[in-house]
Amino acid sequence: MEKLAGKVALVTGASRGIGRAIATRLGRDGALVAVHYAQNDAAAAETIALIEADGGSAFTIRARLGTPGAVHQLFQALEENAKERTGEAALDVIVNNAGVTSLGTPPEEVTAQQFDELYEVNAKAPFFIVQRGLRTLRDGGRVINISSGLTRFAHPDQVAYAMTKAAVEQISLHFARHLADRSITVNSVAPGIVDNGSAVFENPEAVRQMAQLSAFKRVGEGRDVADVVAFLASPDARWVTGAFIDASGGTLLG
Ligand code: NAP
Ligand code: P7Q
Repeated sequence: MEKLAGKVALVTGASRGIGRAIATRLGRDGALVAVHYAQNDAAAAETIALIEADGGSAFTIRARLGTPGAVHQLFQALEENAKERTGEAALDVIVNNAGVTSLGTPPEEVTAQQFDELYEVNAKAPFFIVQRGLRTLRDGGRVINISSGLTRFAHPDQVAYAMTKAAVEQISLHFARHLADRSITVNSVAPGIVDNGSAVFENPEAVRQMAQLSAFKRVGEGRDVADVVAFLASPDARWVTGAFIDASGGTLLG
């Protein structure tokens, strides 16, 4: 059954990796998907092709988060496209997935510029996306923030990144209270290591080591996270708000 038939979903950072897996899953569930990305036109087009191949509908939105006017630009494009395709400039699901990630930097070497870029994209942009999105989100809507298990797993080389994820989790707590009277739920999903197609996942020895961190002894796949997001986006999750969902394959079990 198409649980999201008639719904419109925005997935930020949906050209690649986890965002692409979320966008394709929500498309299969029947949502019209706004595939947002920063610069990789070809990858975004590939996400659209995957959704359409499954019988779904989607459109792209290009906006580099962390630059002036990006959130405004994103919502203008979103509302225009939604109106054209559905007759209404309305939105049902926001997935704050876009993020800056890296293999890590020793804490002694993190620069102010790196820190600012991480914070701008991973924490500040999701806040202003939710703030702006409130005008467009229908009652009964969903906000899903992609955090990281690193808010509960010490990894010094990822301290600045983990700080931005701790911040994004706060959106779920406070906006869950703020939006409950509109039956809008706001939750965080925290993956552990997920194969996002980047170079490190082509190195079998690195993958073998990363896999040991999960209780299931494998690295995550985008769909492992996308299936959790799809549940939170669905009507079945109406009674879950302000939650932190560990989607790390048991990495936090220790
Ligand atoms: P990824 O493969 O690096 O893809 C990042 C996506 O975000 C791309 O679509 C990229 O667009 C977009 N993006 C990056 N910077 C942007 C900006 N300034 N403005 C707009 N879009 C931007 O990422 P991922 O590994 O799938 O991670 C997705 C989310 O999951 C992130 O929030 C990350 O922190 C979180 N997460 C990842 C892992 C992991 O192991 N992979 C684990 C836990 C949590 P372009 O293609 O145009 O560059
Ligand atoms: O180490 C992680 C980790 C990582 C990486 O491996 C590098 C990558 C894929 O470029 C970005 C990244 C994002 C992450 O959120 C994590 C992560 O969540 C993680 C890592 C190592 C041990 C535990 C983790 O979460 C519980």
